[in-house]
Amino acid sequence: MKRIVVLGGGISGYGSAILAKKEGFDVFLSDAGRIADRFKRKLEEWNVPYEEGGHSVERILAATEVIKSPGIPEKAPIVKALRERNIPIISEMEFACRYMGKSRTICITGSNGKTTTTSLIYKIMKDCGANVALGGNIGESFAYSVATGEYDWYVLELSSFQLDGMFEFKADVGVLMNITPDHLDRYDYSFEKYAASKMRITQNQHSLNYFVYSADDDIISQQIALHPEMRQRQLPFAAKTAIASAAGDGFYTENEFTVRVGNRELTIDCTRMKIKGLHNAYNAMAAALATLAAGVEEEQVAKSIYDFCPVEHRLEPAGEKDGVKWINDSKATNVDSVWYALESMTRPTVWIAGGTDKGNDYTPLKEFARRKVKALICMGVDNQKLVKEFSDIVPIIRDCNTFDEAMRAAAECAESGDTVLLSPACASFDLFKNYEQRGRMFKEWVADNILTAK
Ligand code: UMA
Ligand code: ADP
Repeated sequence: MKRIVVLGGGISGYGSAILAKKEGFDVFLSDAGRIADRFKRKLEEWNVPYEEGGHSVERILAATEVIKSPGIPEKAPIVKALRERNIPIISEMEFACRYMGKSRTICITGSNGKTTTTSLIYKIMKDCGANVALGGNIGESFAYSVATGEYDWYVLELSSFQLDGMFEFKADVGVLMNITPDHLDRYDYSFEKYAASKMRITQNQHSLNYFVYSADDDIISQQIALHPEMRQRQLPFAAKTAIASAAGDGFYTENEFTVRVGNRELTIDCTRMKIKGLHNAYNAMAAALATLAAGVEEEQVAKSIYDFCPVEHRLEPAGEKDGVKWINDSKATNVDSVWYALESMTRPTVWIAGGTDKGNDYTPLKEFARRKVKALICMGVDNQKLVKEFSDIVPIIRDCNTFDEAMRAAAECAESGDTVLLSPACASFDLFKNYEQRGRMFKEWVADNILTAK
């Protein structure tokens, strides 16, 4: 019998292990750290043997195939040992797609905008009554949904780490939002390798499948040029570089966009959308193209787009008092996402940034910072780089080492008519557990100290 080893006992791992068990394999799950109690209970319920606190190398090397959780890097010793022995390593997505029968997939990747676009696509599909599940780099695991339910559609957010372990998988509708530098530490600091990983969203697609992509993104255009063999129906969307495609396309101009798939067309007035900024127009265009391609009626697509609210921690309004707006964009953990946040600011901005710097180049932000940012509040253990980069650009810079100090500084700098924007451009691991905790603390602080303050 095929011996499956699952590496990692988080969301991805436990779902994969349960699916492997359901499909009748000899399965073993191994986690180098601690497994959460709720996952342990599930594993026990399904009689999946597991270990935590270390990897039993010999048992793992006896595997026929290994399903690796996306957070485990190639440089982990256990992965190196598996590679040396040529034991196949796949991702949860690759494994689960073998057992999803005739279900179809809409898969979304990109450096930024994945969660927003995925959530919007899921909402459109759900609102129109489709039998649809959400998974991948968001919510419940895809493998667990395949093991425990039957769906006609899966809407899957895919990270580059997940795409790296996908080989036979084929997206019925693939969506590529953009490619900008992120996670380079996992790609030998090679942007080319990271970009190639993102392009795997198109692999195995044939002439009946769809590829929705940003025609404004030069890196995507370069990557497409490297793949002349691509035969799927292409649905480009753009605000700058209009590319007409026989299958359909989308174009944004002056606060509205029109998308077309085949002979079905739809125009959206972006001022009526609850999600703001050019980036969200891109996200909505991509979602509209993907769902029209999936067969959803035009009016239904429009209605769901107008109804859709910002996802938590993505330019999420956190309240307004005395003319000052507070916005939580804690998920902005790289320079490109902050670029779009600053782009969408229409008022003088007190910008809270900083955290664990991932080798950021802040140059692209300087123009907006000069025009829109009245104060930069640096919030991190080490703020030197931010202070140095913006000291000639932003009139007020406050160097704060704790969350509370930073919030108080922001409140001091903000006056009626201003916006306080938390959009860090950095990971959160210096002062917080993760970006969610950072965002929640921001909202709580605003609620306690601003909104309800006398
Ligand atoms: N572990 C080992 N051996 C190692 C290293 C880690 O066993 O050498 C163990 C850890 O102890 C831990 C487990 O592996 O218990 C965690 O695995 P994981 O980091 O892959 O986390 P999961 O909980 O399984 O969640 C993963 C994704 N996480 C990452 O890619 C880091 C989730 O994306 C995804 O939703 C989930 O699978 C389901 O597919 C989160 C994420 O942060 C949202 N993604 C990154 C991002 O969006 O930037 C890519
Ligand atoms: P991801 O899942 O790819 O991280 P999110 O939708 O969670 O994407 O958004 C992450 C950050 O990027 C947020 O700060 C958000 O405001 C910003 N963002 C959202 N869509 C885009 C886009 N299309 N281009 C650039 N930045 C974006």
